[in-house]
Amino acid sequence: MRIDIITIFPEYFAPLGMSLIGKAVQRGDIVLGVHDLREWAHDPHRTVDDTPFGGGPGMVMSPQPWGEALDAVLGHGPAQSAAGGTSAATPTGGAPQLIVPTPAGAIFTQAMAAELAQAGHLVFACGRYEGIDARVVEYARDRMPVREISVGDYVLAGGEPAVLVMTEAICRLLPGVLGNIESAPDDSFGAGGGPMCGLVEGPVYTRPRSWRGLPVPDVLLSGNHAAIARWRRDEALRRTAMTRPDLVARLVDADLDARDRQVLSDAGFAVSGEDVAD
Ligand code: JCK
Repeated sequence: MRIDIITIFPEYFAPLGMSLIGKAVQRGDIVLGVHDLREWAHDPHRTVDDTPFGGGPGMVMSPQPWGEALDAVLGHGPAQSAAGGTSAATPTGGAPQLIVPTPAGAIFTQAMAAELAQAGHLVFACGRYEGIDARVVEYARDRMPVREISVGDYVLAGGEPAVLVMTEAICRLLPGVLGNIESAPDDSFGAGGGPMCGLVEGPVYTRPRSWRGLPVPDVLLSGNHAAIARWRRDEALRRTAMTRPDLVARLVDADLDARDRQVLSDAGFAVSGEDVAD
């Protein structure tokens, strides 16, 4: 996959050189380009913002540098990528998609991350100030798929942290990027339909068996794999009931067994279907 990021704060993306994504970049599985928008601002002060038409607070990013930046980055093409172009193993081509983080966007989900992980080329446009002149997205929409995405219902100062969040969620789904490939299907929200599908994860433990007087639950040391799986599902159901009632409401009735219903009922949830014995 090829990923291009356009920003006025290229240093913000130093973390992408580390850890899971950094290693994938070193291997050439990900071709990463971080571009300073000011390269395409031609006045002596390299201005990228201007006052909003119609009035109002703050500043708006001008369309001119954005138009030139997108032209340049889209012109890169796979032939100029550091990996030396497309191959079956490390596709860096394909039609580019533009991702624009904005508090007004559709909420980013695991399903979106999985879709975007299929793309050959993602271009992220990081706004600052009050956002980017709307004509940039209008113009781009006639030329490529464009998604305006929000990472959550809170207000950030710019798109950069949202792009770190999205690139991490997307890149860990790329083949070979995740260290432990087994972890992916068990993900909460995982569209893969694993055993914990639609639930948040329960608690995890490692050695020592007792730490500061706190023991690891006996069942995890029992070697009884069926009992362990059941306990983990109970814990996931309890935690989901406590912290994510919205997820409980979306659980599919047919996916719940009698024990699941009992656990949810004990956690104070009215469960549809047959009555649960006290
Ligand atoms: C991109 C600039 C800052 C601040 C106007 C917004 C009422 C507009 C984001 N989940 C997310 N939260 N925030 C962002 C995000 C913020 C950005 C940019 C993404 C570019 N800003 C900004 C205030 C406003 N108010 C609510 C009016 C932009 C994502 N993804």
